[in-house]
Amino acid sequence: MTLAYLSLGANIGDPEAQLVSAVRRLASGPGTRLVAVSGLYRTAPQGLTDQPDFLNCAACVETELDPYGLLALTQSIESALGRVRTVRWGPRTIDIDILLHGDARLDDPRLTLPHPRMHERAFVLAPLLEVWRTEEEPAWIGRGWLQARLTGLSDQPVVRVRDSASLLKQVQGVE
Ligand code: A4P
Ligand code: MG
Repeated sequence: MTLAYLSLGANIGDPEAQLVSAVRRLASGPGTRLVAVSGLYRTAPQGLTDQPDFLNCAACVETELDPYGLLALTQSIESALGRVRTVRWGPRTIDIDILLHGDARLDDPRLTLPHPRMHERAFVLAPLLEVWRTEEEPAWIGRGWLQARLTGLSDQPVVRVRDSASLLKQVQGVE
């Protein structure tokens, strides 16, 4: 079993419902179990700035899938939720990026690990820090480093609009 961290974002349709649905599907696998989900963050668009604000969150999963197996699962969830790939960095109903898969390092355009832009983005780091498992962190990346990077990105507005406990309840269908 391996711990993997995922970043999820949406900014068209019903972003909150799409994120909940995506996390619910991640939680039910096959081959994955949800360890933690962050709160929901409203974030200003990065890259292509002329588009609606995003809602972002992060999830930590325990998985028996290898990195490409997890990518197949996340891409099937994106398709099931109606994601059509159009403009790079453009608006989307759902985007699921794999940030880390255990200690895996991959330099492949199909799957680059760790995610090459994760440390430049407050919309990734703020939710990631909420689900980060310090006791099992990879040897070469730690909470302190992630926190220092986030502190340096104070020009990227991120606002937590919902806490993780209430999001988890909704994912589990309790609410
Ligand atoms: N790919 C390579 N590595 C990975 C990985 N670690 N995880 C490949 C997931 N996919 C990976 O992705 C393009 C290709 O990347 C895939 O074919 C996959 O095999 P995509 O999801 O089709 O396209 P994309 O999302 O437009 O590109 P990309 O590079 O993933 O964009 P980003 O970096 O995710 O940026 N602003 C805010 N506030 N919030 C956001 O969520 N998102 C983006 C998208 C831009 N600005 C944003 C947000
Ligand atoms: Mg993506």
